[in-house]
Amino acid sequence: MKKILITGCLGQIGSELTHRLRVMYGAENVIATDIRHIEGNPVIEGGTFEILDVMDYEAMLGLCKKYEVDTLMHLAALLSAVGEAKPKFAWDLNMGGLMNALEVSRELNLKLFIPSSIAAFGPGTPVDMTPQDTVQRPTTMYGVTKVSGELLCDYYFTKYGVDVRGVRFPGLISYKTLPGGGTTDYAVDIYYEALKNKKYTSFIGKGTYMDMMYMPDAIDAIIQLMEADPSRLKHRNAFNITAMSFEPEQIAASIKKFIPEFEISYNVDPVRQGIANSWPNSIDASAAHEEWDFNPQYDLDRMTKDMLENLSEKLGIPFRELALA
Ligand code: AKB
Repeated sequence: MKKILITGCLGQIGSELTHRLRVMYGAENVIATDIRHIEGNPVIEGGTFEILDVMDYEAMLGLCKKYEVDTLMHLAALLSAVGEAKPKFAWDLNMGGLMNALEVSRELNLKLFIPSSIAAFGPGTPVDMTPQDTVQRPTTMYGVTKVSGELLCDYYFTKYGVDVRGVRFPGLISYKTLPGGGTTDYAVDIYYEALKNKKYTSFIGKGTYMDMMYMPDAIDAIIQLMEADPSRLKHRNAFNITAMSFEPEQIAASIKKFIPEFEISYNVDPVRQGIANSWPNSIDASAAHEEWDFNPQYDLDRMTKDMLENLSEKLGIPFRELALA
């Protein structure tokens, strides 16, 4: 990777990936794009930024040519809960954007990164230590777009030789940018509420396990996979990756280690609970370990400490004093 264009750079992954890539590859070699402009946003201020609607093929092609990029990272997409509220739009955006990214990459011979998700699995999938290659019959529109996307990526590699790579992300937890409309978002919201109110009402029910990962590990994984020796890659696309699997009581217990008076309660959202119930409890990431040395660094307590420290600074709420109170 020498010159990289990112779509959806103002999203949860994009904002941190853009920053990391600029540090690693030089700000002049990372072109950040998004459909919206946010005045004063550090991603926009920190280097080249262009407005891009990923549904506009000519615009995507034009920008990749203009900046002579060799790598495209296509992050713009709708997440699971929003996808259920707007299924037709989720299909149009997720599949339309992906097709454009694949076609642009084929035409310009670009390396391409495409995120999939644990949402690519469904109720018929083995729920514990879900294998890399297994039944995939998701029941959400987001999941349908993710499985279709995985197949399309494999097709473009086999048919046209497009160097497209990707992972199945679990829920991603970060303090810089909020996720937008996912099922795993409770595991981000809980940290904000722990600092602000010392309590949290979870929309995901007690005992619901889902895979999760802290954002620095997710960013490392993207870069590691894109830089991996292609001769080692047996899968290329849709690698299972995960750093931990927990249910709401366990993240609450981790927060209590730092904020002892923290309390969790429940007001389950049937839509998001239904989505969570259709996803695995835990997935097996051994293919990613074997083929490109995937090795996440953060477990639940280490992530909790880092989240609370950084959010406490961001929100101006000291948590150490709370912990000692
Ligand atoms: C969501 O909850 O929709 C996402 C995902 C697991 O893909 N975080």
